Amino acid sequence: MNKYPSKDPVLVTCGLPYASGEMHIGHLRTYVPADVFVRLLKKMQTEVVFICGSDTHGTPVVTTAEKLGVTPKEVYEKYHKHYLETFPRLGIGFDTNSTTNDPENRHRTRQLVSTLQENGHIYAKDLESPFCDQCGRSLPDRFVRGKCPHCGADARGDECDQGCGRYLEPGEILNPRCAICDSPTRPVTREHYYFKLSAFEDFLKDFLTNMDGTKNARNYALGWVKEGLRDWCITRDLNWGFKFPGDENLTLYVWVDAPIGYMSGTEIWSKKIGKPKEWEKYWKPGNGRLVHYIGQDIVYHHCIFWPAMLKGSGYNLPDAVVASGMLKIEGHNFSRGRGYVVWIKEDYLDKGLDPDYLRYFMVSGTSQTKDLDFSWQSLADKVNNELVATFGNFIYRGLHFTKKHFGEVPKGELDPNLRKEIEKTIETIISATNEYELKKVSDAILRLASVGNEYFQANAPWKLVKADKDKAGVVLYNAIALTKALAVFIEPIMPTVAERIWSQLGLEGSKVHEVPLEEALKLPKVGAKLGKPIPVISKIDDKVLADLKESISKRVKAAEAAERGETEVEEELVSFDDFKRMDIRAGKILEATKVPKTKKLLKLEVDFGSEVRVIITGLADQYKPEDLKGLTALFLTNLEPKKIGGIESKGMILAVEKADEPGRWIPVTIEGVPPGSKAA
Ligand code: B3M
Ligand code: ZN
Repeated sequence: MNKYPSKDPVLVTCGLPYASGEMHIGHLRTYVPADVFVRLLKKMQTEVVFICGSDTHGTPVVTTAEKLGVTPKEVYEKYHKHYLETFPRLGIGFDTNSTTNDPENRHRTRQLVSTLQENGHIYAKDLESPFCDQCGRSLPDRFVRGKCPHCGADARGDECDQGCGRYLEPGEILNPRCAICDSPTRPVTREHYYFKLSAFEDFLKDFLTNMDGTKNARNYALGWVKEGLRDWCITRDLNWGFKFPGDENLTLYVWVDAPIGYMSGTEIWSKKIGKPKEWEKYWKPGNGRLVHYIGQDIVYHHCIFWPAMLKGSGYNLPDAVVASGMLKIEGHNFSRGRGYVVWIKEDYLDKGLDPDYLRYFMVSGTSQTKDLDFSWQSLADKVNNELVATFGNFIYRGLHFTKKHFGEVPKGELDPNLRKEIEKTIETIISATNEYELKKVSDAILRLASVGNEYFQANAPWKLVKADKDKAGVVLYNAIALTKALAVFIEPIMPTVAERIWSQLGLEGSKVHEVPLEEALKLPKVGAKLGKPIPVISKIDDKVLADLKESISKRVKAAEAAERGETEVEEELVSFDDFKRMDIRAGKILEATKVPKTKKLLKLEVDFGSEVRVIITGLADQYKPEDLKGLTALFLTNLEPKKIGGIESKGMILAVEKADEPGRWIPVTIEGVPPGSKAA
């Protein structure tokens, strides 16, 4: 039986992106289908709220902050702003987009955790976990790497990210080493707090068996429960995040307060619309339905931790978890380090590419649960061979021809076969939505456009218009009726394309975003004036495509070169004038020390005669501080100051690669020259 359209209100959430980096194409594998799903529910006149926010805590944000030499707050504010600006540019319209550091989330997290404590679900126990003497701190989650105890792959502390993908408990990783400075670690013991997850096994088996959503989420999670669950350590020895109520020296694990962000985000939305109790409709047990859209890599957190937390604190349970397969780039796993990444702002939106193309690609590429391989070529193929050739072509031909010969919607009647086709498409859209398989929606729409093309071709209105103009009018009336239906159907996937069609149909009085699916069967008004016909979709041309392809291959080559220790030879030439602006001077290294908590950085105190400056270099993997102390070397002194490893660096040591030892860089040194001497 179909669940949607639903009389009960539905709350849809998207996994909250860590606010520690920019949006990349992998994110869209979840956010686009979720947005399309929400728009489909609206088309079915189901009451729906759409919630997202930024995940601001945990080691991803802290490690980024340390790398940039800024505070975690500065990091999350910067990237949260980026997300706030970027989602709307993709037509992704959340009802609210808050952060997990907001006061509402602090309050709700405290309330929920305290309730779990009162209900006896939390206890204290000693935990042995790794400590790095070199960095002088304990190493939670992503601060530690080692061997996965399940599959033996190299893994990070909280997840076997390169192997079996399992969630790892603190202290579980084998042969731990510090992820920052690579030193071996030493175990230290202190008391932590645990959530009695093992007590929820029976509940979870039952809950998961009945949980709606995609099979991958349900089956993975059931498999883990059947293997047996261990209690979950919910505190960390980390200085960033919410304090654990009861022991202020400990911080709550990010995966406690992150999903609570869905709830506090709903509270924020409730306040915003002036109905402060509205959130309870979804989160207090009752009829509200919770649907979580997530990536397949966080099924454990959403299907095991989260329902157990909700159950233990008396809140509503998820109705469905929809887990998307991962996004690959030219067959490779997403990897910033290896250059397999496509940034949404820089590589797509800022180049003026149409966001609707990417939306269509994400939905139509493959089943929700399979991995989707992105390449610029496959995007161009989709746009040029499906959207332009079938969909856009039908719409343009009909509108153009009608405008030219009639200027308005001609008299006609809807062909019963075409009516059936439209009805069938509506049914498919509804059943596909119920299966969370949106590719079936885009396939059905493309199929309907093909039916339209065949109808147009078979009835040849360009011939009829000469022989029998009224008959030609009837054919065109049907083309317009189909076009209108196509606009209604495509709106959830390609909202701006739908708007373009709508305005050409002369329907500005209504909004394609607001009309229900049934509007597709409402007949066009005879005599309605048509807008100026322009193609609603245009091809990605070969030149643009070649540039786009180049952007990935350049990045990959640069990453490979960097891996080999080479730096890329920039083709762009530096003008002589620019060169002359560089101030290169001799400087004597008075002091050299390692920058704590980093692998490669050395702090130099350099005498330039008139002043002593601090300059940071990345040579620590090659030189001991004492090797450099006392050397006189060449420095670029008028480089703009930059914070590296948290310290402001005012200049750069000039170094050259040794001919007989590739990968080894030596500072350009000079003897007998007084500090401050100008070299260039
Ligand atoms: N911030 C992102 C991830 O692991 C993580 C999701 C939180 S959802 C509550 O993909
Ligand atoms: Zn593993």
